[in-house]
Amino acid sequence: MASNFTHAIVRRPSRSVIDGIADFANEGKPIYEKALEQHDAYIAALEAAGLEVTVLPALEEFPDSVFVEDTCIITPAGVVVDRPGAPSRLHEPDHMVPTLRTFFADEQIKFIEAPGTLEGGDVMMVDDHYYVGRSARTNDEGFRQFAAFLAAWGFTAEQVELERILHLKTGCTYLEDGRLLAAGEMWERPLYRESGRFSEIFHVPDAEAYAADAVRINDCVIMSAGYPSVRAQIGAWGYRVIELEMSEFRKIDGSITCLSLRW
Ligand code: CIR
Repeated sequence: MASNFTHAIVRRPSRSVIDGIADFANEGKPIYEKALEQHDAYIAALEAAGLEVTVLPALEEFPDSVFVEDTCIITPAGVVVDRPGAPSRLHEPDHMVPTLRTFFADEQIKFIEAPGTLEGGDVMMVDDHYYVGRSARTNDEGFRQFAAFLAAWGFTAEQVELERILHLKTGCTYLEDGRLLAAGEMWERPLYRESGRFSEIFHVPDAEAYAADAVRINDCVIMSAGYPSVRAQIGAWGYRVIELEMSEFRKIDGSITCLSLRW
């Protein structure tokens, strides 16, 4: 099952995190020291969920490099290295590849090539099927290349049109066991209901939309603190809930899944 993870990779926030892209949030700039504290707590949460965490050093030249999820997609069969659609993030994956090579064989590592773009925040794995946001960051060619790698590994993929959100997982995340959190446009679309893949789809209310991005790791769900109805639902599903203060990452449109790679 995809939630049975053993490893994670994170990257420390850079001082330049204060200049991270904020196309959606309107909450001011992050405070670096506070971002570091929140990142410490994030690492502790991954460890509490049972993961061995590789902590990479900050990259000052990349303000958004703390959001390692956008650098590659790790599947059970191999890794696809992204080509981010945000120009300032284009070369972040170059700095992830050496670490990936310590965990995965060369033939297991594939690369998205120009003119394709793909960011990991747009990819949601549901068992053997991958939903991929068609966003300002992930284009049709990126999807085509990604889907071809997946097909060779025996997985399927489909595109999901995004209208009002940054990444697919900004609006929905899969918690395994047939359970999906979905907010806003991801709730409104019939696609998930009609797919037959989900036994329970929780409608995350607009006021708590930020909490639609949560991550299941082993018996835990790590989520943002301060979203009572999402918290209550995850608790009712029986998971061990770890809540984290995410204010500084939220200011630059980042949420829970964005801060790690997990496998
Ligand atoms: C960006 O706009 O690229 C960053 N400020 C936020 C990236 C969030 N990443 C994610 O959802 N996977």
